[in-house]
Amino acid sequence: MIHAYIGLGSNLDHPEQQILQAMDELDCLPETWLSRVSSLYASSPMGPQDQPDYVNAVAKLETRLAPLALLDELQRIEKDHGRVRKQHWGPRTLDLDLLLYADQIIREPRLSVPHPGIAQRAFVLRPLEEIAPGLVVPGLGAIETLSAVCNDQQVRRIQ
Ligand code: PH2
Ligand code: MG
Ligand code: MG
Repeated sequence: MIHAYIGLGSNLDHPEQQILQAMDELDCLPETWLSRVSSLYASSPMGPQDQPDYVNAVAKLETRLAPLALLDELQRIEKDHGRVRKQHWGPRTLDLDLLLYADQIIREPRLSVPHPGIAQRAFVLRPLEEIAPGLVVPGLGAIETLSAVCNDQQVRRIQ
């Protein structure tokens, strides 16, 4: 089994419910088990400011799906949640990002792992640190160090 970490985000249409439902759906994927989930966290939007605050969380999966097969499933779940791709970094009902896949570094046209920008985003690092203390992000270093660097970003644990 491979450990994979998924970043969940939503800022439209009952964000907390979107995230909790998506966690159930991750647990239902073929050859995949949901093994840990973080608390939910609220933060103001990174990028365009004329959109609602976000709810974010991180889930840990055990999976036998290959990276691109897992990505296909994540994008299908996003679609099922009514995700429409309009504005870059714009508001969304559900965003599922493949953050980490075992200790692999993947750079392909459709998929970059570790997720680019992971090191700049407290709304990803904080929940990741909660469920994976001591984790080393391939090529970037210890989660605690990365998280400390983003200390100026306000992220509020809500549940
Ligand atoms: N996702 C974005 C753009 N900005 N801001 C916050 N706080 N949380 C997000 O998940 C987020 C964002 C695009 O994926
Ligand atoms: Mg994202
Ligand atoms: Mg995304």
